[in-house]
Amino acid sequence: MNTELLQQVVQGFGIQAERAVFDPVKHGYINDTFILKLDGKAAYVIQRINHHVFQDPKKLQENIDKALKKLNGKDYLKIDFLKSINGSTLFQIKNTFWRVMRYIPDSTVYNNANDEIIAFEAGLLIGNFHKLMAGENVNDYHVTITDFHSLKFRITQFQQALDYADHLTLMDAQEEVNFAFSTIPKFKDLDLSLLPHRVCHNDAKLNNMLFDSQKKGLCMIDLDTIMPGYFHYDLGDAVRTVVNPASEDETDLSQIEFRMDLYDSFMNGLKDSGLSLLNEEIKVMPLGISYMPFLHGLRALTDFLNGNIYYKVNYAEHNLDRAKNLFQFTKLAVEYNSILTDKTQLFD
Ligand code: GN1
Ligand code: MG
Repeated sequence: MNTELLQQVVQGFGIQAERAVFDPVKHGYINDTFILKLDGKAAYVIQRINHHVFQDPKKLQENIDKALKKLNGKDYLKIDFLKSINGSTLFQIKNTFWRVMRYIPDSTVYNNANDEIIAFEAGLLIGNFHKLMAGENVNDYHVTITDFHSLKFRITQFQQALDYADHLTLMDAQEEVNFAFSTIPKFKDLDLSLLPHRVCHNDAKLNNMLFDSQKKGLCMIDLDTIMPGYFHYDLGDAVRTVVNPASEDETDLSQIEFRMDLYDSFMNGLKDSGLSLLNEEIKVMPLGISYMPFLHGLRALTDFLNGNIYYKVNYAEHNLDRAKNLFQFTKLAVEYNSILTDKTQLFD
């Protein structure tokens, strides 16, 4: 990324650019993120919004601004976005879209929990987030990516990608393609018709949660996909990342685990938040926990078949490796389905 552009952006937010040093943040498959340091100290987080993925950055930022009015409380830290010189939290320059968040000192993100305290706090954070959003009217929020977590839509994209892919690519992905076809029917009973829409985070994985240096959960970050959804979307993303000690990029599949101790801690945190869920939402929890990793695996596989046009990749088979990884976790979650079902009684 060219520094001159970054400097113009920060000036657009009224920050003196001469002293600024920009550190790219490497994780994230969509946007470009930088920590802006002043005198060696992290001061702001700057993000360029990928407007190929988020086609209407203005609506996205409107959702965030609206949600942030609610997302603060005793147990939930408020995030602060700067207003640009144009008075909006979104700043456009040469068809690029930017926003700047104040850096929260002594805060940290974890890529893997591996720790019961973090797992508990993650559950608490998801619960607190949803408690704070519970009074919101979902119709006041824009749908910024249509059908984002719709399996039906993701299957259609997958089938189109299969038609498009060449023979060699298909051979490479044969096992994962077969897994996808054999697993899709498992979700036919996921009945959405009785579930309430909630304003969801929609990317509620562990590394989108901020913690303080004492491992206390502070708030959710990366709010781009805040929009209507179902509770199990956020639950599924949180669980797949909290209970698994391996990252989504891990290629050694033997490292992938579904740790029940971490799951229990997470669920205890969720319960302690006092979030009230409908019986129907509780009922779909176990299936939701395999649904999300499957959906993400299918998306990664689709992108591999398409020649890596959506996610950022570090090497040609990166998306395929991510699909293998996410499908491996899906297998474990499916295997544990009945155990998880027994455990949902905790919520009754
Ligand atoms: C993308 O870039 P990041 O990590 O915030 C994706 C999520 C996936 C995630 C990893 C808009 O998010 O749905 O969970 O990669 N976001 C979008 O699989 O597609
Ligand atoms: Mg995201």
